Amino acid sequence: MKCMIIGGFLGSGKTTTIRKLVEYLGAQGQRTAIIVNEIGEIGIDGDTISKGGVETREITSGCVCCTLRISMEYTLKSLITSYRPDTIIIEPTGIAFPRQIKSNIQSMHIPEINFAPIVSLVDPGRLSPDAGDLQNFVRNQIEDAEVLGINKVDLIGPEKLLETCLLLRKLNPKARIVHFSARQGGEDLDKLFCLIGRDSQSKTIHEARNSVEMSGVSAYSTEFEITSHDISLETVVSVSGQILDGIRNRVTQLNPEFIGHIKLSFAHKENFVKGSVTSAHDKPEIEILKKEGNYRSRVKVLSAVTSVSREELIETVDTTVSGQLNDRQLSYINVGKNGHGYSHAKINPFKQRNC
Ligand SMILES: Nc1nc2c(ncn2[C@@H]2O[C@H](COP(=O)(O)OP(=O)(O)O)[C@@H](O)[C@H]2O)c(=O)[nH]1
Ligand SMILES: [Mg+2]
Repeated sequence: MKCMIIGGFLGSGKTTTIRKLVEYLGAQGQRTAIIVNEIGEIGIDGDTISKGGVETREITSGCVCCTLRISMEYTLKSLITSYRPDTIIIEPTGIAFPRQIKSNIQSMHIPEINFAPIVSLVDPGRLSPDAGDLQNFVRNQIEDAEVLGINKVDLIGPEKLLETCLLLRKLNPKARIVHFSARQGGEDLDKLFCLIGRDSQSKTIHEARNSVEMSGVSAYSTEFEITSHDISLETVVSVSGQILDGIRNRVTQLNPEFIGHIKLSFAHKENFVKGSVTSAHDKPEIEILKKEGNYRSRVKVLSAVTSVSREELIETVDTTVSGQLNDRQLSYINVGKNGHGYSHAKINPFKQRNC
């Protein structure tokens, strides 16, 4: 059984790439399972990453490379026993060290597993051209990789691509470097899939770095159940865009240079409206995914950003979501992590966490 670790900074395109990879493996008749790790308390990508025939598990509230090793071991072993996949794809949090995840899994002594080369994705538009400016953990993610994937090339010109290649080569002289647009797919992305079909050649070093402490990223996620009936899909799409816009604007006031990932998933009847913002300059990207079933209306928001305190982030997310829902006269319950209701626009009572 092959284990693929697809790492990379918050918002670099891991989920988008994995969605395409799952289709690619499915076309080859492979049984695929995915483990998605989110640093917030509520997972978002697990809802939308899987299509029929793929088993997805979410691990939340921390990072599997350091604080949640035991959850990872349990999830991996139960997935192997219950589903017997040919391939397990791991999407770590955007602050994780992929090599540390590999080393943790190796120490679990699961005989069936062999590893694909470790992948780290990079979003060139948000990577400083000066190696000295890179945060330690971004540099570590680049150094950890056996394959470096420069994603979102549809957004950059040839000069920026060259500059990014040179920077990556300087930081990691050995890795294979490929470039593609995960969104557009095509031959360039297939090259990545071809490379990760091979076996990993790297030796792992056993070390204990704490990604949560090193990243300086604050994270918060929350969930609201919408109790109003008869909401149109149009309203869901527009309120989703406004929530993301509102959070981005307020986070930008707190830290104009923030990078990170603010994500939203709005389940509504048979649709999942999914939205995402990765920097102060980004416009919210909204897509509508159809899923089988008839879902109760729920909106989940996950935010993970640099250099903003967690208290400020909680306040920002909770008041923006409730403010937008109030403006639309939609009634709701803030159900938070465990599905326990508490009254509108209160600060989430969960304990402060590091990440
Ligand atoms: N233009 C463009 N946007 C992309 C591409 N890949 C991902 N994105 C967008 O970047 C944002 C973050 O992507 P996602 O896959 O959720 O990142 P993750 O946090 O690494 O899992 C989303 O809005 C995606 O639609 C790409 O190749 N081109
Ligand atoms: Mg993701």
